[in-house]
Amino acid sequence: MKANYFYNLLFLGFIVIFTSCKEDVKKESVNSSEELNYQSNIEAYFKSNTPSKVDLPYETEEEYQERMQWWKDAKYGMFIHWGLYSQLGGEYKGEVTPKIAEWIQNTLKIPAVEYKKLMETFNATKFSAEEWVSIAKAAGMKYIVITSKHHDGFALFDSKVSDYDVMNTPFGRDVIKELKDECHRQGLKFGLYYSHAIDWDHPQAYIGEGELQNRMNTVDFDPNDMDRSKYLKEKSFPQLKEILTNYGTIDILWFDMGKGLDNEEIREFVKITKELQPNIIISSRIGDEVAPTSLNKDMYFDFFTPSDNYSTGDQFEIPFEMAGTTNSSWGYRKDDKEWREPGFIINSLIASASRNGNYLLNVGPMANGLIPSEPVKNLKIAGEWLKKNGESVYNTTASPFPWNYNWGYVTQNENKMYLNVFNWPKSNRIELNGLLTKADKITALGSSDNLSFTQDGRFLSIDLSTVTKQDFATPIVVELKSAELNIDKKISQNIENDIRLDRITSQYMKDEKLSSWNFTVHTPGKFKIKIVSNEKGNHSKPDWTGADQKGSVQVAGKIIPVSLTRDTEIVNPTLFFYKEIGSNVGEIEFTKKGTYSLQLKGFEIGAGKWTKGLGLNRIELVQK
Ligand code: FHN
Repeated sequence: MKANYFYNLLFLGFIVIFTSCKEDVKKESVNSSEELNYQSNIEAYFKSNTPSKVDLPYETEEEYQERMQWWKDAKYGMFIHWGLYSQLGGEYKGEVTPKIAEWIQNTLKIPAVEYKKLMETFNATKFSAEEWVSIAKAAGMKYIVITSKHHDGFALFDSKVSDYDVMNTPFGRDVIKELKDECHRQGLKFGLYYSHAIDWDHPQAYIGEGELQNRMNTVDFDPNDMDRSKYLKEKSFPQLKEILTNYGTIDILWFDMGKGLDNEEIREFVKITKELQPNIIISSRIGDEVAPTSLNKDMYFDFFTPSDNYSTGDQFEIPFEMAGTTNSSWGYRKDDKEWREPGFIINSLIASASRNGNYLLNVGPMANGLIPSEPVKNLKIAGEWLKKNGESVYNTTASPFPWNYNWGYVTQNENKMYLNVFNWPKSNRIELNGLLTKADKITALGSSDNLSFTQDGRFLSIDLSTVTKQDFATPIVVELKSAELNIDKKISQNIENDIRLDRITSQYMKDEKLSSWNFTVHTPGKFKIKIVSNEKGNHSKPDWTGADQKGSVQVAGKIIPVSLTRDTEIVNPTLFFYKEIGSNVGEIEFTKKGTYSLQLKGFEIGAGKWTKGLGLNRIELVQK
């Protein structure tokens, strides 16, 4: 990036998208006034050119895009949570933590003096940076982000700021240095997770009141005696300088759980980070981001991090990254063998890419330095699929369609559209609905055999009967006559005569609790109506939030009362821990062709994992 340019403080989505850092919450906003606000704010912001109050460099949108390009093209990274807690594997003195394993000191209220004894035994005799990086590379991952310091305050690097670090253990090796050098040797980018606000080893690491108390070490320290500015000055800021000075180029800074920091403190983190590493990419969890109003316009980040392990399916203009686990804990848990299968991994990756996002998939190495063999196996299998089909993922951009398809996800790259088929249709035909740009030729990725297809107005129907179905997903390549896409974004009955009304295509009026859609019917008939909604909340006890609401569906002059029932449930491949619940709510007849509207009334909708309201996914009208 040109040195004389100022780096612009990039606030993206603060108007509409926010995250509570317990994990994350994304405020519902689909084609609502807030969304319009969000868009106009993005444009306005980039044009504002007003450097922030803090003397920080300004960056134009072009420079931002240029700096982000490698990250957006990469799509897929490895997250690594490793530290003293890895020795416990989720259990301490016979007690198993009910939560994620790296929080064990906090969850089981282990006194610091006890917990720090783990330093005496941390000796990862089997650690090999080369092996870790090779596993990531074989998986098809393009970058690695590792916990340089997690909430317990223990550093995996040689720190002169605190002796609570890996150099003072029997292992005594600078893991960050070894891993960084190996990443760049094998051609992977390298990022550091740094818990910049939470630190259970520092007596002054104050986060805030109320539920924020549980993020502090209240076993050894009294929040009333804490002084965050002291903690930041004594540890967080100087350690950040260490990791950004001592290891050459660092490509990503993955701040986490920044709730409670004020904007001046956040800007100081930016200042330190950007002055030492001008091209670094910064995560959104540096800040509070609990609610738009609590962020002033100088907030910034380079990519948005929504909820852990939870894809709402929303598309963002700004790049985002879904962070996920390979079982249900970030740090190693010896009792959790529920590993994410290769199909889930590929589905989550492509679902993210299809909506302009990356996928950061975590491994939690054991104390000896080995990554458990099961996730390694699954990552490798998924990597083999990517080796063959990576063209439909890497360097692609998001789907141009505002809706989703039953058969899978769309990605694109200039005049090529990749239809990643996960759910093979019984009819052996799939459709693109709304594409007006003419298709030139259609093949299965890796094959030169042209597939037969018909394109009639907005309906492109592709015959898959000659395609050899792959494991997990089969990408179909639609080469278009032009890269200038012409899409009819009106919702229409599809080729199989069904109608799919996605939440992400609804007009949502929050105050009126009204979600509405307009759509066209080309083949009248009788339809069964099903509402599909997602469970959400904690991994351990997913909740069908908002399902107790009562309301109605109004369509074609008929009012159908709605109270949701669990008639069908399937595990949503991008919601590892959660199910999609189908509720049959009635029937409707469309007697003639034409445009209709459907209103779902009485339901507060909240897509985010921690938001109130029903996690509406879609409404299906299936022809009888
Ligand atoms: O509290 C952390 C947690 O331990 C883990 O590091 C995840 C990774 O996204 N971040 C926070 C919870 O969202």
